[in-house]
Amino acid sequence: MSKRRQLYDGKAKTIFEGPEPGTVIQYFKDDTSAFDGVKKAVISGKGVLNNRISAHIMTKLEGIGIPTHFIRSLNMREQLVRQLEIIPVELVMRNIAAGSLCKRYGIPEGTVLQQPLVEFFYKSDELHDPLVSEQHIMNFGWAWPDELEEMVHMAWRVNDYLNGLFAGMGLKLVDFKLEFGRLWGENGELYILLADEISPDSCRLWDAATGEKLDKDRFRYDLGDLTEGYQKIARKLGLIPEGGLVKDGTFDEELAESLGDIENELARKSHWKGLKVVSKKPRKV
Ligand code: AIR
Ligand code: ASP
Repeated sequence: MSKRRQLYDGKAKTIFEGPEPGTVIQYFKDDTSAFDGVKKAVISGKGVLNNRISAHIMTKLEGIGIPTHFIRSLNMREQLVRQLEIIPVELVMRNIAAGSLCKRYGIPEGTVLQQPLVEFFYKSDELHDPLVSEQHIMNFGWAWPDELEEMVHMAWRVNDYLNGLFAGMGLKLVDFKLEFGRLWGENGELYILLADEISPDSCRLWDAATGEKLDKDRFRYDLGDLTEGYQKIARKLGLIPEGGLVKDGTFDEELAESLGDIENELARKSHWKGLKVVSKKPRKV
């Protein structure tokens, strides 16, 4: 393999320079972390599962006109994505109370929220991703009001779509985290695209019938084998064979490699459908 320039090494993904300007390669690692990197492990096959799940979901979202950074999957661990200027804020959308919401406000886990709740967190491990308001985000120059408005609008559409998708598979979408980035047009037009990944690392998904947690909480709270949960989701999405890619902790690399990149055709067809200029004024945050 030719030597590629590494642009960024994150906790669960590495970003390499892409083959063309304006593109980067997102490599999904098996590294798993929780509590801002305090708890760590390498879980064989996790990166492959997240790569497939995220490619599939991003493609579906493109299909309904939500612009994402995803271009196409390259191999079992890598995808080609657009290089964006990442907005340093995580948007969390919640349907059911879990995780930090319960801890912060004493709401019992499992409480169905009166309406989906949007929260923002500042991306900083050192500061433990603090909860921030839209006022903080604008005041500190992390995002402009029209960008925030677009992010929230996109998040509601993602929530509507994913709720339906997962409900149809017998899963409850408890909450999820989104990241966004800016793309600048030739004449200074600004576009906001969905970035990062959408996977069981970034969503909470519970089995609707049994309540079993299938997402990263398995790792965070030692609830059971992580890949078992992720594979249940991938299987329901039709992304892996019934037998799975990981059996008793052993990852079948050959089988994973033999799976085609089923998403690419759709990704090519629908790309750019949803792009919408958020601002025409050239500016820099
Ligand atoms: N999340 C937040 N930061 C990183 C991630 N992955 C996701 C969690 C959960 C949701 O955002 O995986 O799905 C809310 O997390 P929390 O910890 O605020 O309850
Ligand atoms: N913030 C992520 C999580 O807990 C990963 C990490 O903190 O290391 O899901």
